[in-house]
Amino acid sequence: MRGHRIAVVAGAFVLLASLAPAAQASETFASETASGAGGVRFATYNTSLNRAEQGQLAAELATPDNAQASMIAEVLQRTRPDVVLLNEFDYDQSGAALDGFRDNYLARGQHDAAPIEYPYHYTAPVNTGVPSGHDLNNDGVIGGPDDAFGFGEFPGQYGMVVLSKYPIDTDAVRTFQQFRWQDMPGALLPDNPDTPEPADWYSPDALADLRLSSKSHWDVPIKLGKRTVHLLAAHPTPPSFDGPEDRNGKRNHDEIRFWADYVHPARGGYIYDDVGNRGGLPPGARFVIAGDLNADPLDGDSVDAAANQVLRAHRVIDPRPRSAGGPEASELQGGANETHRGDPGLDTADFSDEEPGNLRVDYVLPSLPLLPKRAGVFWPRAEDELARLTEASDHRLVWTDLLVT
Ligand SMILES: [Ca+2]
Ligand SMILES: [Ca+2]
Ligand SMILES: [Ca+2]
Repeated sequence: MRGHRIAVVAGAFVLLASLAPAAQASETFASETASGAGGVRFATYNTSLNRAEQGQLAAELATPDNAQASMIAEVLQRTRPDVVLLNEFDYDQSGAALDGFRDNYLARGQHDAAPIEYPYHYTAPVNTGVPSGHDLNNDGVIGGPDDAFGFGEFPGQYGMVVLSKYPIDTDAVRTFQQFRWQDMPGALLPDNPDTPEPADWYSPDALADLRLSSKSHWDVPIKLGKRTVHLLAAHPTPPSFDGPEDRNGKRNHDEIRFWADYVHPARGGYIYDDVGNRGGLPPGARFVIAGDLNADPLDGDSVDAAANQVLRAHRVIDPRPRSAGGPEASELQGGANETHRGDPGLDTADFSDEEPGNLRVDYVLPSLPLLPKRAGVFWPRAEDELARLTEASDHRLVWTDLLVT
């Protein structure tokens, strides 16, 4: 145990030392003394803080005793993002779960890591668990998690939260929770293979209600001094858990396409938000696409390399965040990983090694003229004492330091 303790200190020291310049830089930027001299760390992290029942997460986070939440908080304290999107954090209208996470976990140093404070946050309702009133999975029965607007046992399961050290222009947030899938031109509406009619998996009545976003799509403007950066947050459905009609694969593709259209000066005209304002992002606006997109550009179950829609979207830069732990895990775990075409250094999720294997599915993609300085995936090698933190979630935190010019 003594040796283990030494390893704790050494691992923490190496990591903190490597992160110190970025932390200083963001302080510099915060004081607005040298715009462009530093960097702002944007991150995304699928925290797997989803629970089986409504209220359960809030109850667990009401005390500082939850081991998983401690690890998630420690990952944030070690990597110290300035702006971070959390996926799979159950939403509740009271905000009790988020309050508990901030007060009982982030505000307390975990394993000697420094506490971290986020004065600003944004969260909102999502489509998971919201009854659609339609038989979306065509099993002859209406109800249950598969017939909700997004897969979920209760409204808010697998929700999202944005935490920020910088002010959020809350009045200018746009949400696209209710945008209907069929209102996307050329939508990949799934087909029932047992009927001759095309694209008829969903009934016309269902399509009249069916929302594109399985959770929600949010445009959250972050105020960085005189600049505004639009954090584009989403969590498209996994392209699996369906049949030959591939309804989830097609939805995943179009949920990702939504952002590619939104940031394109000529393709966002069809988009409307939840208060009825039309159009995409103003041309030239700075943005960062963030989230677990449930799509790897080369491996896994995606439709038509769905991830490439954002990787190659208008003005997007791919900083290709890497880890040392990803290649090691791929090698050690084998299975599907052995036949992957993608570079395991870019992997962000440790999925089942039978199928689909470990994948790159979590993204932080900035736009020109933002300048990525450094990027990484928090996936320590097995020998690193901090490797214990990978037990908290099947996903890894992904970060990018940006010069906001
Ligand atoms: Ca059903
Ligand atoms: Ca058909
Ligand atoms: Ca795995």
